[in-house]
Amino acid sequence: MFIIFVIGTAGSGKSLLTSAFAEWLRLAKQDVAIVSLDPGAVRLPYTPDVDIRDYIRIEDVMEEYHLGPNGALILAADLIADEAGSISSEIEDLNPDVVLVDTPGQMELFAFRASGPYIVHELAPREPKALIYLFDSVFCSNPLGYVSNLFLSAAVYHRFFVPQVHVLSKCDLISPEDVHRIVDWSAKPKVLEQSIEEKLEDAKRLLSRNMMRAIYQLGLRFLLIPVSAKTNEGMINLNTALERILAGGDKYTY
Ligand SMILES: Nc1nc2c(ncn2[C@@H]2O[C@H](COP(=O)(O)OP(=O)(O)O)[C@@H](O)[C@H]2O)c(=O)[nH]1
Ligand SMILES: [Mg+2]
Repeated sequence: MFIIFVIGTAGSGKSLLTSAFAEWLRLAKQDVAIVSLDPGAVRLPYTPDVDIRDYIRIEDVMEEYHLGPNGALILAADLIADEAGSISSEIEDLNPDVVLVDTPGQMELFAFRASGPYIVHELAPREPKALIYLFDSVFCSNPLGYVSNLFLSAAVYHRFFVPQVHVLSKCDLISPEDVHRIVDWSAKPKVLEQSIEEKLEDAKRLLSRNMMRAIYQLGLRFLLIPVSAKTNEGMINLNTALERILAGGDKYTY
């Protein structure tokens, strides 16, 4: 069994990618289970096999702890940790080839509180794991947005220390030229530096350049795979990257 967590900023396309990639894997005859860890989800584009909302309901948290919706979401993110055992046994009972885990809408509630890394390590603790980090296309079209996302993805890696695959999500929403340019930035630091020089000025230029250099000096690489959950573009490449990490390049099942 392989466990894949989908993570990214609010609205970056985690839930829709979870849904589309699960469908894609099912067509490729893989047995997939979807776990939703978003207690605040009102509507999901898939039917979860395991749903945190069966354990934690935002309305109940608001009432029990006298909290508004934001406070309840933060507390709910912490309460998820208590359910790691129950969710693990639900997953074990299903015993799929691949588990796709859709994480809470607001990334910081998962990545930057104690419960997220705890959950990632405690869910099916002996199974190989990977994380898909989404770079939202719409926010990466200029070097400033791209570099800040680069930093966020490094911060996520720093929190989880789980092999990470990087996706340029919703790539159908920007032009093929823009997709190509952003992928080029991710593959060639020199090209990114050049765009920073051309497009940014003053403090923004200086800070962006030093931030990206710091990342590359650390040896972190964030090669982006353009993917659309609407058109399924890039699913093959995403799957290949995950198979390489999780199964040494083999299929998930034999
Ligand atoms: N065009 C397009 N829209 C997308 C794609 N993925 C997500 N969306 C839309 O972006 C919005 C946020 O997506 P969602 O999956 O809920 O993001 P999440 O908050 O990260 O789970 C929704 O309106 C989706 O329909 C995509 O690949 N292409
Ligand atoms: Mg979502």
